[in-house]
Amino acid sequence: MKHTQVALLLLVQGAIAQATTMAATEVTSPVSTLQYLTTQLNEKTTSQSTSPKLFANVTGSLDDHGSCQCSVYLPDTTFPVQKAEELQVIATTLLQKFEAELSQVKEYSKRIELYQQQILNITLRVEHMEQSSISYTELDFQLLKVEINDLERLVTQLKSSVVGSNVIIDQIYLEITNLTILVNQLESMDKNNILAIRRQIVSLQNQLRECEESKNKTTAPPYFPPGSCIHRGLLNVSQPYVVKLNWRGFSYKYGSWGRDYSPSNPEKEIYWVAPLETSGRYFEYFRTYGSFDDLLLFKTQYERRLRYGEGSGAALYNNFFYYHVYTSSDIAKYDINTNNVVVRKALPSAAVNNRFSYAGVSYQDIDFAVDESGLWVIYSTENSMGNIVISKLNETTLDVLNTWQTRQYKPSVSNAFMLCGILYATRTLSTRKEEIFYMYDTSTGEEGRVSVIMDKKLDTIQSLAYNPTDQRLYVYNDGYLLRYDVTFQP
Ligand SMILES: *[C@@H]1O[C@H](CO)[C@@H](O)[C@H](O)[C@H]1NC(C)=O
Ligand SMILES: *[C@@H]1O[C@H](CO)[C@@H](O)[C@H](O)[C@H]1NC(C)=O
Ligand SMILES: *[C@@H]1O[C@H](CO)[C@@H](O)[C@H](O)[C@H]1NC(C)=O
Ligand SMILES: *[C@@H]1O[C@H](CO)[C@@H](O)[C@H](O)[C@H]1NC(C)=O
Ligand SMILES: *[C@@H]1O[C@H](CO)[C@@H](O)[C@H](O)[C@H]1NC(C)=O
Ligand SMILES: CC(=O)N[C@H]1CO[C@H](CO)[C@@H](O)[C@@H]1O
Repeated sequence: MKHTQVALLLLVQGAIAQATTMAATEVTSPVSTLQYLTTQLNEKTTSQSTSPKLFANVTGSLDDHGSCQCSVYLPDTTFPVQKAEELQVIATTLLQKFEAELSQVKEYSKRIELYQQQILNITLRVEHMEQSSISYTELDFQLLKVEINDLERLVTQLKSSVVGSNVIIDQIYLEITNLTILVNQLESMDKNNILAIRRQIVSLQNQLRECEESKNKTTAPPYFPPGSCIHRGLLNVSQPYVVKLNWRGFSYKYGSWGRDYSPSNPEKEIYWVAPLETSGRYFEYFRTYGSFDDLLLFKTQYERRLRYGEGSGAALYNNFFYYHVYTSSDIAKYDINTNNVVVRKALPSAAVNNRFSYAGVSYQDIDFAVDESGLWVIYSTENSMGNIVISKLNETTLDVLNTWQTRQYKPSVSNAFMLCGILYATRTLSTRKEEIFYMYDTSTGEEGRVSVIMDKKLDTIQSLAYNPTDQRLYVYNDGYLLRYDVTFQP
C-alpha cells in the first residue's frame, strides 16, 4: 500500500514538472503536451479497469531477525480515482494559465504592430523633413522626440514582460534607436541656427508673460468711479508727480493748490494755485486755470484778488472759493465768476491766530476740505484743547451742520484731508517721507491708525487736499505743486 502511494505521488509530481517545464519553455505548443498528458492518464485508468486481475499469489521470506517479508502487487483497479481527479484539476489549471499567456502574447503582437505603424509614420515624417529642409520647426523635432521616447519606453516594457528573446521586439528597439540618432543629426544640421533663435524667442516670450503676469498682479488696483464711496477707504498713494513750481516762484514756499470739484459737472477742469506772501501768513492773489495744460503752460485763465486770505487751508468747490479771512475767525465764500465774497461768517469757537496750526505750518488754523459729500472744515477749539474738530458746513450759508471731536492733537499732525467722510491726518517721518497715520470716521465716530507712506520732494507739506473727481491728492510742497494718485481698499 505504501509503495503504491509513493509511486503515484511520483507520477503526479513528474506530470506537473513536465507540464510546467513544457509551459515555460515551449510556449508555442503546450496545448499538445497537456492534451497528451490528459489522454495518457485517461487511457491508463480505462485500460486497466477493463482487464481486472483480482488476486495474485506472492512469495514471502524470513529475514535474519525472523520477520516475515513479502512483496505485494496491488491490482490496477485499486488506482485511486481521487488522485486522478486532482491531477486533472491541475492539468486544467495549467491549461487556463497557458491560455492567459497566449492571449497576452496576442496582445503584445497587436501592440507591436501598432508600434511598427507608428515608427513607419515617424520615419515618413523624418524623411519629409529631410527633403524639405525649410519646412520643419523646433516643434516638429520636439514632437518627434517625445513620440520616440514614448516608443522606447513602451518597447523596453515589452521586452521585460516577454520571457526570452523576441526578434520582432529587438528589431523595433533597433529602429527606435536609429530614429533617435537621425532626428538628432537633422537638428544639428540646422545651418541658420534658426532653432537656437527660436528657443531664445520662446524663452523671451516666457519671460514677457511672467513679467506681464506679475505686472497685472501689482498694478491693477480695483477701479472705483469718481465720486463713489463703495470702497473701504484709502489703501495707498502713488509716487508724487511733480506738476511744477507755483506761478510766483521759488521763494513762495507757503501756499495751497487744488482742483475744483463740481458734483453736477465733475469733468469740468479748474485748477487753482494760491501762494501765500513770503511772510507765510496771508495771500492776496490766486490764479485759476481752465485745464491742466494751461496750468503747465502758465496760461492763466484768471488772476483773482482777495483782501485777504489767511493760511494755506483754502478750497475751491463748485466754482466757489472758500477761505479763512485774515486776522479773524471768519470764513468766507468767494464767487470766482463774479469776483465777489458772497457769504462771510464766523466759525463758532474756532481757535485762530496760529493757536493750533499744523506741525511745521503756520497760520493754518482753519483748513477747508472737500470730499464726495461736500464741504468740511478742519480746525481746533479751546474746548477741544487743541484736538482736531471736524465740522460739516452748509456750503450755501456756511452754517455748521454737524461737528465731530477727535482725540488727535492738531499741532502734532502735519496736515489733514477728508475722503468719503473720513478724516486722514499725516505726520512727518523725515525730510523726504510723510505718513498718513491717523483716521477718524465721521459716520461711526471711530478713530484708528493707518500707515500709508507718502514720498515728498521737499521738507514740508504746506497744504494737502483731496479731489473726488480724479481721486488725487494735491500737495503744496515748499513751493512745488505735487499730485498723488490714491488707491482704495476693495
Ligand atoms: C499615421 O499617419 C496617418 C496620417 O498622418 C494617420 O492617419 C494615422 O493614424 C497614423 N498612424 C499611426 C499608427 O499613428
Ligand atoms: C539602423 O541604421 C543602420 C545604419 O544607419 C542600418 O544599417 C540599419 O539597417 C538600421 N536599422 C534599422 C532597423 O532601420
Ligand atoms: C493682464 O491684464 C490685461 C488687461 O487688464 C489682460 O488683457 C491680460 O490678459 C492680462 N494678462 C495676464 C497674463 O493675465
Ligand atoms: C504703495 O505705493 C508705493 C508707490 O507706488 C509702493 O512703492 C508701495 O509698495 C505701495 N505699498 C503697498 C502696501 O501696496
Ligand atoms: C443749506 O442751506 C440752504 C439755505 O438755508 C438750504 O436750502 C439747504 O437745504 C441747506 N442744506 C443742507 C444740506 O442743510
Ligand atoms: C489463487 C491461487 O492461485 N492460489 C494458489 C496459491 O498457491 C497455493 C500453493 O502453491 C495453491 O494451493 C493455491 O491454489
